[in-house]
Amino acid sequence: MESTPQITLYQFQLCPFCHKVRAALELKGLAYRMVEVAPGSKRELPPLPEGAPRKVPVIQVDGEVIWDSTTILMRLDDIAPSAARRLLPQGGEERAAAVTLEDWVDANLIPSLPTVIYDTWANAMRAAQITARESNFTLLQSLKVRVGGSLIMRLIAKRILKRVGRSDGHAWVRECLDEVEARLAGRAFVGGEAPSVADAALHGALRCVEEFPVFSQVGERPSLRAWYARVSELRAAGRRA
Ligand SMILES: N[C@@H](CCC(=O)N[C@@H](CS)C(=O)NCC(=O)O)C(=O)O
Repeated sequence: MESTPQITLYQFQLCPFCHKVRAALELKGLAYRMVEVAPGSKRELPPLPEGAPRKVPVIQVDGEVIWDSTTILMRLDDIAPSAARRLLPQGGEERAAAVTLEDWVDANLIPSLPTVIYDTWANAMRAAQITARESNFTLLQSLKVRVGGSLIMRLIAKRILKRVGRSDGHAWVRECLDEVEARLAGRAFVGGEAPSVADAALHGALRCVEEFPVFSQVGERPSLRAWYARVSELRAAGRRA
């Protein structure tokens, strides 16, 4: 019998790429331990091979270290072949569509998110509080995240908007969600008739902003709202498994 893999996820609480991995693990019903990484030193990360970026998410599966959210999502079916469900569709066309959409989330939706998480001081402080709440940081680390993190992320958010020639992050997210709704097109899941890597990526990215005002955009769209609730329910069942 296949043994249950021991999985540790090294993450930042407000990293959408990390949320993608959490969504995928839960959809597969795989238990995992989470380690919150300090954004400055990143000293909690396990030893990484030369050339691997010192970025999160990183997972450790029975001692093997894997990094990059897309690589992790694509590997999970092999890591746990008899888990609750497969996330890579077997059919060629469905598989290609799910992989393309997973990429689209990274290239389009995720870059827009810092611009709505750190758009105002109130949101930046909310972000710092969420990070501090989920971590075991020392008082000094927490202070650094709250003050330094808010300042730096506000600057990064402004820089992203400038780079893409936009001034309104909320409008950017709205355009992304228009596209998601069009792709959903009345189906139960964005990746097809069953949840796939595309649903994991999209749900994870949106889960990351669930506590921010921008999330109301999901609630305003009935088909998207229903899809979000459907995937949330499957994830909750996966956590109970
Ligand atoms: N392509 C990578 C991107 C990961 C990434 O950019 N992670 C950010 C957090 S959201 C990070 O670790 N940044 C820290 C740094 O660049 O020093 C993935 O999909 O995992």
